[in-house]
Amino acid sequence: MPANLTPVYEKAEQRYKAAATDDEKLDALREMFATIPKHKGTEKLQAEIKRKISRIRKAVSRAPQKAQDLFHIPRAGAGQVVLVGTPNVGKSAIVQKTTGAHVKVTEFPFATTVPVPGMCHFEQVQIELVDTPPVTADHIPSGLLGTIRAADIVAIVVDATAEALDEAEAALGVLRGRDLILRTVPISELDPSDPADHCAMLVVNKLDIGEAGVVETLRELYGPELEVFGVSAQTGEGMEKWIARIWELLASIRVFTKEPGEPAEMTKPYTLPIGSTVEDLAHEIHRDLPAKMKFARVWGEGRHSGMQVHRTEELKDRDVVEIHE
Ligand SMILES: Nc1nc2c(ncn2[C@@H]2O[C@H](COP(=O)(O)OP(=O)(O)O)[C@@H](O)[C@H]2O)c(=O)[nH]1
Ligand SMILES: [Mg+2]
Repeated sequence: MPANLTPVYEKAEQRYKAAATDDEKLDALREMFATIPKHKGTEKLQAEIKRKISRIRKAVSRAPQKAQDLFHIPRAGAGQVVLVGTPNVGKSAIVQKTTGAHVKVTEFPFATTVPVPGMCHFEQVQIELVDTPPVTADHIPSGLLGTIRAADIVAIVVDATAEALDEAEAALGVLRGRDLILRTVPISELDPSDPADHCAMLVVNKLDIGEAGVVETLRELYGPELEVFGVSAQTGEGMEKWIARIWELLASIRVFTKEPGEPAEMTKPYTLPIGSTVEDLAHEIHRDLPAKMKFARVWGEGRHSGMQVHRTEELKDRDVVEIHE
């Protein structure tokens, strides 16, 4: 343990150890991250705190709620992207096109009243896209803010055929007015001690009938702080590129598992934050597994085939892991 941890940090750490609920734990971990001296000697500890925060956030958002809260969308897959925007920009159409989810696409505004999730398949992983009721310049449906805060990525959708600039300003304004920080950075680079800090982007829909140049204009105004993507829910244009960037921003790795003596299961990878270790994988498989695990073997690029590794070994994208109890 590095010697120069401050009393504020140690107090936060004591709070973490004494915490009874996930919320208390999260709160304490965030304070630990905020107060830990940032230098080389604490890098490992910083990374560990980050991973703990991400693990608890995941667990919290996967858990079913006691009271039925229609605005709580349990997290599924490699990451959750919440689409936000003014009425009629095509939020529902995008979710329907990319995920096949049953959402209402209509010419009438305000057809969507509660968030609806769908799963989008991309390179062996599933990414969750969430359709939501519309926001306006001065109104955000009560409950929706909670959905947005819990998201990994916020995609602000505007319409290339309409007043895209005004729509972007309206959506950004109402969210920033609620103190959300919105910027396009990999989620691993967000400030883990600040729950308001969010990865976000602008999505310009209806490119098939929209005005050429809207994407460029928005890029000049908002880029590179907020990346801008042009898509069409009608033709599918631009979707692949947008989803590929979402996967990058989720800053995750795919890890396959195998049983000793059996071939690897190469279709359904676990997805873990970049920097995750064998122990983190074990935790993801089953919460009791880290305690039972003796060692692991790993196959992957740049590794000796089936090399034996310690639980602290950092995993890489597409590694295959065999855990021995
Ligand atoms: N031409 C075209 N029309 C679209 C596109 N996306 C949505 N629409 C139409 O725009 C209207 C509003 O779409 P909807 O998904 O309900 O918008 P929402 O209110 O943001 O969910 C519907 O009539 C859709 O058919 C698109 O990419 N191209
Ligand atoms: Mg809708």
